[in-house]
Amino acid sequence: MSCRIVVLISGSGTNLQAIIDACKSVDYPGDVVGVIANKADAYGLTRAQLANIGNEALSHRDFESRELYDQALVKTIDNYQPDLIVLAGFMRILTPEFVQHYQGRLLNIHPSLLPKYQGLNTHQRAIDANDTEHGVSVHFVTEELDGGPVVLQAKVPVFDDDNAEDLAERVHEQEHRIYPLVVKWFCQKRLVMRNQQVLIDNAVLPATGYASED
Ligand code: NHR
Ligand code: GAR
Repeated sequence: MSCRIVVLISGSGTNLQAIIDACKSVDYPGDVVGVIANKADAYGLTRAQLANIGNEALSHRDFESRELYDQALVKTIDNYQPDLIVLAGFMRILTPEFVQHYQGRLLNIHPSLLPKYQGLNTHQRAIDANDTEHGVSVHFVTEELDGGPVVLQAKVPVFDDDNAEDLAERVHEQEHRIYPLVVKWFCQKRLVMRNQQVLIDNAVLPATGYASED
């Protein structure tokens, strides 16, 4: 049985596209069955339409509170009977109730080498700090914002004349490599979150994820 994946987005959806493309390969163990955006004009919804994937916009602006929005989001997502929920550039903080409902089945890609630069504007913050390396992390989502256990990271160099857009572009290339890979591991049931740790093939990963140097 193929793993049913629902992807949440807010914008252009290039990571969504990378996962859709990976799913096209015959031996990939998952299928994107639904795409939900919190913004009606998110280009990722068009990507879903072009791939014949169910999609809908659910705007947080139509709800009086985060709790009510997340309750509606859970209902919308659960219509697709997903095995895995993937945040791919989804820009709304999720309530503890939402996170608990999908505990262990919720992944995010965050554009920094966590635990560095949790939150927003990560590329500019890496430049401002004169970092020589930067990168991206895929992690399980827990109630702690950008604090869930890391599965996999990829590093990129920061060059002296980089602006935030240059750096974002370099990071994006790595995002499109590692997110489909982690989703594949999850679908193969090789990846499990237990007691705030990640296990792959029953072995506990270090805090910075698979194949880290330290
Ligand atoms: N929710 C929980 N509970 N835990 C996490 O780890 C989450 C999460 C929701 C989203 C993605 C995250 C990122 O990768 C993510 C991880 C949005 C914000 C934010 O401040 C912060 C982190 C992330 C996503 N959002 C503002 C808000 O008020 C809105 C900003 C906007 O609309 O532009 O929700 O970085
Ligand atoms: C990605 O770079 C992702 O890491 C980042 O948003 C971009 C979405 O791009 N996520 C966050 O900043 C979460 N707060 P995409 O829509 O082209 O996949």
